[in-house]
Amino acid sequence: MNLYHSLHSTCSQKVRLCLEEKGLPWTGHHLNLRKFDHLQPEFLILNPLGMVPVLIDQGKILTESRIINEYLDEKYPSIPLMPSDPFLRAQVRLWSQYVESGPSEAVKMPSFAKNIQPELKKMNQKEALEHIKKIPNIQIRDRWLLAATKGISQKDLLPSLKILEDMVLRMNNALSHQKWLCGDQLTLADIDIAPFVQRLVRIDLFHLLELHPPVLDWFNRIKSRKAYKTAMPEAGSEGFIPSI
Ligand SMILES: N[C@@H](CCC(=O)N[C@@H](CS)C(=O)NCC(=O)O)C(=O)O
Repeated sequence: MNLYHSLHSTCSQKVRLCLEEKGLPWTGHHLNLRKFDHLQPEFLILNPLGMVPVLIDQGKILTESRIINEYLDEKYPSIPLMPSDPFLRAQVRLWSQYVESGPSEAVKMPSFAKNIQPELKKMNQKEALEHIKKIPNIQIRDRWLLAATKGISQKDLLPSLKILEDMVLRMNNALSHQKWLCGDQLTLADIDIAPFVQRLVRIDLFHLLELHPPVLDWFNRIKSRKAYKTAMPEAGSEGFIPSI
């Protein structure tokens, strides 16, 4: 399997975690989003939306991290990450859908403010804008544009902060009476949300975890897994590229 990904992209981390938990061999093709590798014509052939991750399995191209993870679990069932009970399976899907519709976008504005904006400032602005205007998705293009020109303000960050606080509260409710988000076993629900919890640390919102001990305990447990250590290199490690 070939994974087109970025080291610190949360959506890429979701898929790397899934591959590692399932013990599946994969070859990585790293894209540096800050150098706009994802806008190169050869990558746009794989995903015309210009977004990582993209998985190629036996010549078949898959996009969308949540869909990729479900695909991997169905295609390679020997280490299952979905419960067998249909109700619990539905719960996992609800979590994964929630992650995609809320936290997945919410982490982007604070991540851009912290990591991308300072890098863009160092670049030649004309050159940066040339790249940015090629971004296919309007919402993403506008975020890059804001970071490259006016700059991201505290007010721009508020909606994200609300969504991320809500994420921790939802997790706290679930984890107050069970070990993992959907019962006693680690599932795709835990995997799909883990990169967004990790990102709280990087965007200076770690206190949200400290305020909610069941979530902090969950985070410490998932972080100590072998798969996590391989899939989620810590900031400062060799090859570290600030997140997007
Ligand atoms: N819904 C997609 C979102 C993918 C996504 O947002 N990828 C980001 C990195 S985390 C990206 O490639 N961004 C490109 C950009 O900002 O220009 C998924 O879950 O795979």
